[in-house]
Amino acid sequence: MRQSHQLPLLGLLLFSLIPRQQCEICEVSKENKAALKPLIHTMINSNYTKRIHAANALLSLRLCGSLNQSQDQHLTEQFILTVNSTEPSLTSGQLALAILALGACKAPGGMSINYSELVKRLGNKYKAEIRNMEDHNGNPLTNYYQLSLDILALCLFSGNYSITEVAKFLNPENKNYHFHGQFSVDTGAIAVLALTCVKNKTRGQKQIDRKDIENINNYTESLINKILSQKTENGLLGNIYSTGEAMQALFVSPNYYNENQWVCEKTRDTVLTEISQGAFRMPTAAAQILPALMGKTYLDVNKDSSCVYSSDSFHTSTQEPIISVTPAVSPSQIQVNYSVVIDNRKDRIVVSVTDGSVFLNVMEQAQKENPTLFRFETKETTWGPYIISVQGIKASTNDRTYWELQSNGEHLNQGAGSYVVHAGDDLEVRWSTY
Ligand code: CBY
Repeated sequence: MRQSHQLPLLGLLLFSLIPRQQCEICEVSKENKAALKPLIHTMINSNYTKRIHAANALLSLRLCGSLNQSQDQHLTEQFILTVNSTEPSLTSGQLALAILALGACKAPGGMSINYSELVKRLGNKYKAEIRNMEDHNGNPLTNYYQLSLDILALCLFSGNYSITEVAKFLNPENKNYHFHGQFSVDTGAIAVLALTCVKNKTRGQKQIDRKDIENINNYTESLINKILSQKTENGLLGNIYSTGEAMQALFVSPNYYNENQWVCEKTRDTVLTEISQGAFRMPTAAAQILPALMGKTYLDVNKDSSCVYSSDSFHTSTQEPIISVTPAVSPSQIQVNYSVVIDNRKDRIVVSVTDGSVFLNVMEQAQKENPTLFRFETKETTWGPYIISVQGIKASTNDRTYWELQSNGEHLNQGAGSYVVHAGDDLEVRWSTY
C-alpha cells in the first residue's frame, strides 16, 4: 500500500529530472500547424532537376511524418534507384543526406535497403575528403558542411570513423567554419549535430580517450556560442536560411547555454512570419526549416523506428505553388548595372530586363550583349544555379576561390536564380576567396 502511495511522488520526481531539452524545443502548436502546409506543399510538388536534389526534402518530410504511406513508398523507392545509379558521381554530403533520408524511419513492407553497402561507400568518400585536406592545405574536396553531414551519417548508421580524428577536424578554430571571414552558422550547426551524435555513441564504451570527450564537449560549447553570437534582433540565427539547422543544434545542446541566451519562441515566430511572406519557396529552404518547427532534429533519424504517416493528402502534382501570381499586364522593363570584378579590373554594362527578373537573367542578358566579357557557366545545385566560372575563370575548392554575388555593395544571401533585382541595382560578380 505504502509503495503505491509513493508512486505518484516518484513520478513527479522523475518528471522534474527530465533534461531541459524538453522545454527548449518550441515546436509549432497544433493550431499553427496549418502555417507549415506551404512548406510541405513546396517540397512535394517541386520539380527537382536531379532527383538526388530531393534528398533534403525527403529527409525532412519523412522525419516530420508529413507524407502518407503511399507517397512515402513511391518517393523512397524512386529515390533508392537514383542513389544506386548515380552514386559514383555524388559528393560525400549528397550521399550522406541520401542515407539519412532513406534511413529516416522504417517503412512497413518497404524495399529492403543495403545500408552497410551505402555506409561503406560513404566511408570512402569521407576518407577522400580527408586525403584532400592533407594534400591541399587543409581544404576538403567539398566543405565542412558536407564533412559534418558525413560524420553525422557515419555515426547514426554505425560506419567507421576515428573519434580522435573527428575531434581534431571539428575544432571550431578550423578555417573551414568561415567563409570570407564570417562564421558559417549552417556549417557550425551541422558540426554540433555530428559532435553530439559522436559523443552520445561513446556512452557506455570503455576504451574511449577522456581527452577526446573533453575536446568534443569544449568544441560543442564553443560552436554553440558562435551560433548564438550570430543571433539577430528578431531572433534569427545567422540568416533566415541557416536558422532551421541552427535551431536543431540548439535543441540538442541544452546544457551549453542558458535561458536568457536564446528565446526559442521569438525565433520560431519570426520564421512563421517569413513563411507567410514566401521566404521558403525553394524546396531546400523549406526542407531545412521544417524539422525544427516540428520539434525534430537530424538526430531523430532512426532506420529501425516505424515511420509516422500523415492523413492529410498533399497531392503529388505538377500544380504550381499557390503563392505564384501571374500578372495581368505584361511586365515593364527595368535597367540595372552589372559588373564583373577581378581584382582592380571592373567590366561594366547597363542591361535592360523585365521587372521581376533574377540575378541570373541579368547575367544572361549581359552575356548575350557581350559574350567575351560576360560569358559564364553554372552548375545546378539544390539551391538553384551556382556560378562556377565567369570569363572562363573557374571557382576552386582547393584554392578557396569563388564568384561572389553582390548587390549595391552588399554580399547577397540568395543565389543567382532566386535574388530578384530592382531598377537601378548595382549588381556585381566578384572574383573572391573565402
Ligand atoms: N550543401 C553544401 O555543400 C553547401 C553548404 C553551404 C554552407 C550552404 C550555403 C549552407 C546550407 N544550408 O546548405 C554553402 N553555402 C557553401 C559551402 C558555400 C561554398 C561552396 C563551395 C564549397 N566549398 O563547397 C561557397 C563558395 C563559400 C558558397 N557557399 C558560395 C555562395 C554564393 C554562391 C555564388 C555563386 N557563385 O553562385 C552565395 C550566393 C553567396 C554570395 N553572395 O556570393 C551563397 N553561397 C549563398 C547565398 C548561400 C545560401 C543560399 C540561400 C538561398 N536562399 O539561396 C546558403 C544556404 C548556402 C547554400 N549558400 Co553558399 C547559406 C545561407 O545563406 N544560410 C550540401 C549539399 C549536399 O547540398
